Amino acid sequence: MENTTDVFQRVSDAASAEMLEKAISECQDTCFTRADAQKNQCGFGKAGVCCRICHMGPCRITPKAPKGICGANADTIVARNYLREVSGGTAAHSDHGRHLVLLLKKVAEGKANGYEIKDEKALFYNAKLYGIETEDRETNAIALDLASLFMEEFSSQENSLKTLELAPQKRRSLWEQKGVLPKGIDRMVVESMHRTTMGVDHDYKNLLMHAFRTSLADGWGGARVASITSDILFGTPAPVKSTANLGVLRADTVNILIHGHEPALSEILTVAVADPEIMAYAKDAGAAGGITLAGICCTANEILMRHGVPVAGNVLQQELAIVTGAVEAMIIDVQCCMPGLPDIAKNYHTEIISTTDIAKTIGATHIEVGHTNPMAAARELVKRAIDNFKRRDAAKVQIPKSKEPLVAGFSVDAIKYMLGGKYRASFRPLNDAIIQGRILGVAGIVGCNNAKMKADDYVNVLTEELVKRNVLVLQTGCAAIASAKGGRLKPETALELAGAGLREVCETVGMPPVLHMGSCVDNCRVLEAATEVVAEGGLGDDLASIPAVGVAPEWMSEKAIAIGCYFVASGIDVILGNPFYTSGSENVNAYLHGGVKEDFGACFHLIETPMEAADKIVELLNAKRDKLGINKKVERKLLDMKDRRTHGM
Ligand code: NFS
Ligand code: SF4
Repeated sequence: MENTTDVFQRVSDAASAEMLEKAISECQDTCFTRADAQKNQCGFGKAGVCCRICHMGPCRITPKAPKGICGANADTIVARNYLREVSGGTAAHSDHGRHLVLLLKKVAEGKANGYEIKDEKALFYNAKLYGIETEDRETNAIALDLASLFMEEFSSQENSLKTLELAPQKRRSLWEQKGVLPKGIDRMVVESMHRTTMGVDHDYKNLLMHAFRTSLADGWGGARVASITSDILFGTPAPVKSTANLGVLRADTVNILIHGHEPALSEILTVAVADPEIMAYAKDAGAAGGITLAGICCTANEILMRHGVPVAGNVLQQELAIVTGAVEAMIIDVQCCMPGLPDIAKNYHTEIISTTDIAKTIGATHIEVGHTNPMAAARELVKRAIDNFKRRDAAKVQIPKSKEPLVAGFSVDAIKYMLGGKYRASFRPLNDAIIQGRILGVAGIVGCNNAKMKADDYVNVLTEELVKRNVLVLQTGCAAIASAKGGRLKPETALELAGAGLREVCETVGMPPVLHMGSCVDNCRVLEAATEVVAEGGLGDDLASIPAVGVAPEWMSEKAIAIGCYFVASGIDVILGNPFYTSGSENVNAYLHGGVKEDFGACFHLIETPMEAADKIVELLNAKRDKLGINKKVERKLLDMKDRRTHGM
């Protein structure tokens, strides 16, 4: 990539394009130039047929050498590699969940300096959900019981996860019948490593079943526990306005970016930057506007959902943010923080600060936050960034203008409230709209960006097309940020794009047609919403019966594979915008993209262009509608007051 005409083949938004051009002109390496350098990627890796599980290998399967030295064939090798990916993703989400549970325990014991239970209602609600006594009990005692129960979800050796009980009865029975009810999360991940070590599990189907079992320990285990615990500690999200893209950075403020996933640190930073004393310190340092705190990746989503903190960008913008020359500190925790960050940062004045001992990066300053007094540590971090402001080189500063307004914060609670109103919070109006055909169905568009694809493009084209075709879109992760930057999380814009039926429903209940539901662990909120729809009635008795699909258009992370698997195991079809590394085994590939439907009622579909994906999604939704017998054409009619009452709107 040498010239500016190329940048719009790599990114979609003007801010990213401008910064990529700047990076090129300043000879800075980014993931985009490195993707070019990695262009001819290994065919064995892509087909999933490279095995380096033991040191007789690495073995790779070719027509001339159809078996590894131990005799493992392509099916075994591909399935083992796949299971390891699912386990990596599950481990990431779940360890994030574990850290929050340990924090909840500390809070309940009165030992967590600076943290508290922000949402007692969420605590009581969830405690009841898990059968914990709440009557006449101290908040902390209830919190401690819930934290202990959650810790059991990780360590349970013999009992299956309690969180699975939050799924519809029919689905749970199916999981039981198929033998995929996961035991403790940690046990599932350890077992994956055991099964895939040399000479253990060689039956591809058995390996894949454990991949689904492990993924359930993510979506109906670790990730769900993470979201619930975050809501209790930091508040359940409700609709909130904010802005997104690199234009949220300001020339007259100290700019601090928080990047990663676990919300514990970012929450406390939002408090630290608002402190008048710290504000004054920033102004004294010459930053007339004070401090701008903004987020990258899922940390961005967490603090956006709860505080309206602006979003600087999604995963492929992390380096581009530094290229603005206007970032004093990028504070990172875990996951999706590129190891290349310090390399690019050293050419500007940005300090990369890692904050947890499980995630260190060469070239970053390491300041451990968890063990000490977190509020004191957060203040130290902010002050450090302020001190760095004087090193900003005006000649290198170029902040793109573009930023888009957005509304986010759609937890299941918030959606219920929007649909039914304060006194009758309910999913009924959504079910009715689906039954009447005003809304064709629901699509969850989730996941990452991938430097091998034009960033945000698939997500944005697909979102627009689906909304046009009356599909309600739920989003999380970097896909939600893509929509935000594209202006599609601005309710007015989204409404203008929406088809007549969807628009009518959204206008009636005052809800946008594209709903930002949070970070990637919050994909469990999508399942929670789907479960509410099932419970509300009229659309079948299982997650597989409702007209809903999941889409991971530009995914790249192992976490996305785990998410895809628990959606499929939950009975929800998943469209992938780019392929798994499974093509080297016909059996594995055929099972994941077809055969698994017989087991769970859903499968993966590889569709590499957004318009074809839109067609496929409509086809899948219509198939579900046909099965439910609700696919009659309805006259479009505006609802009058009487109708609204009958529909409970
Ligand atoms: Ni999800 Fe969030 Fe983004 Fe992908 Fe990474 S930030 S956990 S993995 S890249 S969506
Ligand atoms: Fe080769 Fe088998 Fe060892 Fe894998 S486990 S590296 S296929 S010998």
